[in-house]
Amino acid sequence: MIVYGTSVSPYVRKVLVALYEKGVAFDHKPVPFHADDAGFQAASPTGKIPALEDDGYLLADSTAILHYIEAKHPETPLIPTEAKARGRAVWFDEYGDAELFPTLIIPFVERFMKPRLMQQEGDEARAQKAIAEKFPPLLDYLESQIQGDYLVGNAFSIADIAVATNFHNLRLAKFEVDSGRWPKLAAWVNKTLERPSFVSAIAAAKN
Ligand SMILES: N[C@@H](CCC(=O)N[C@@H](CS)C(=O)NCC(=O)O)C(=O)O
Repeated sequence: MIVYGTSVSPYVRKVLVALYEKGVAFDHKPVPFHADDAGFQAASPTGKIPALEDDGYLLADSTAILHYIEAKHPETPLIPTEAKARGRAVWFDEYGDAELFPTLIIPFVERFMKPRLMQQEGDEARAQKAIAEKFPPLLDYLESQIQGDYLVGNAFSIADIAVATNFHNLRLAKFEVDSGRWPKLAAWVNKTLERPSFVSAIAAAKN
């Protein structure tokens, strides 16, 4: 199994975390998006990362890949089967991808991606405006949803993966959740990003 995409991407990190959680061996080709790599281009029709090749089977999109991995390697389940838990886990996967990512990525783009990866000046005012105006409702919602160690029931799941992955990019952007204002979220982020699977996926970006 080959996973394409640098794990600086929160979406690629989702896939690596799932594979590490399940103990599934894989090769990693940490290409950037739209990479000039024939294998990657075949696996990713949009040029976005991540993409996967598994014994000739090609698949793009982190959510599609997570569902594939879950079906192929059901041990150490990451997608609950009970109806309400399943619905809630899929909701948080979608929320992480479609609601959190477009906003939480702004400081990362301006403070890390542009200056460090693209040799461009970042727009600090844009980062600060997003943090001040767009972050609070998202973080308030997450704070309201955290009751224990996990977002869904009593087990780590795709919900935790898809939400927490965005917070590592925020750390790269030197943003930490204020534990005075959002205590449950701050504790959950720290605990989740300390899991060995996240630590390994984050370390993969440094290779
Ligand atoms: N829905 C996709 C989104 C993937 C995505 O947008 N990846 C970004 C990197 S974080 C990308 O490749 N962007 C390039 C582009 O939008 O053209 C998934 O879950 O994998």
